[in-house]
Amino acid sequence: MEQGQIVKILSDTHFVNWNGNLFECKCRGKFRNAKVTPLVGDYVEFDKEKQVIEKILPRRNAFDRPLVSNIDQAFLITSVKHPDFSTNLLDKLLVVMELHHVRPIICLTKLDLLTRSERKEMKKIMHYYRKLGYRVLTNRNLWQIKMLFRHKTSVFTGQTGAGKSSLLNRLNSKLQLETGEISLALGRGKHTTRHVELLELFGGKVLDTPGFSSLEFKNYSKEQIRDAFVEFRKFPCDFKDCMHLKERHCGVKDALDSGYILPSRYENYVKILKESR
Ligand SMILES: Nc1nc2c(ncn2[C@@H]2O[C@H](COP(=O)(O)OP(=O)(O)O)[C@@H](O)[C@H]2O)c(=O)[nH]1
Ligand SMILES: [Mg+2]
Ligand SMILES: [Zn+2]
Repeated sequence: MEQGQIVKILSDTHFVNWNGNLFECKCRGKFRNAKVTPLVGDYVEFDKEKQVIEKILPRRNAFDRPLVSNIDQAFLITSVKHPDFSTNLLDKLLVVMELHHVRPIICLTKLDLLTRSERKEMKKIMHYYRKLGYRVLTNRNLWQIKMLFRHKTSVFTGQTGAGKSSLLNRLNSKLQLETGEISLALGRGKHTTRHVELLELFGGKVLDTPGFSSLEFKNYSKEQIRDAFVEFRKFPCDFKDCMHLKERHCGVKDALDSGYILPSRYENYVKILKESR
């Protein structure tokens, strides 16, 4: 038995990468009965000769849109203008990644479109996210981005027009992905189904589709949302299970009032709570 990773699924054919070689495998019936659906990204035990997947190894995480698993890190491609910077979108993406144990890497684009004072403001905001422990880069940091790919399974995510394809093209000119808002908007509707594929890039793997844009929180509890705001843990509250809303002697609210918590973070927390279970 060998261990490999599923990099593509076309109907019932699973392409398993094993030491750089692809094996077209079927699944054993017992999977279908157990209602376990193999996903792109799954590490599996498979029989090289029979080309049959025998077992799906435990997952680090799994997503349903797109259907993928075992994502290590996500590059949150964040445009600061056209489309305009949104703390709400950024915080939602960070929450989704925290909930799935995916390491987020904030990557700013279009900084060249900001005025000097706007850039200063952006710097301040990003200083806050850095202090939380998040890596913050720009789409000029090609070398750092390449190094981060190594030995990891990554995904690029962010709004249409944020500059995902442009950045991937600059990282690797062989990719030649289509760029520009107009062609994308016309070419690929929201409901067009495409297969998902894990591609090798800079000693790691990257998903060829922008994912995690459907940001729904209704399957998560209020406590899970609260705990995904990593800075809240630092401030002790009187009430053990404090949700930091109307409770008395709340360390988080105090920290907010004293300027230790970015007001937009707290506002987005309250908004996301309302969308949770
Ligand atoms: N000014 C500026 N434009 C950019 C930058 N990055 C991407 N663009 C432009 O933004 C548009 C959308 O980029 P694209 O890569 O297609 O975005 P995607 O939808 O996220 O894949 C294109 O016209 C790019 O040329 C940047 O850093 N600065
Ligand atoms: Mg694109
Ligand atoms: Zn509290």
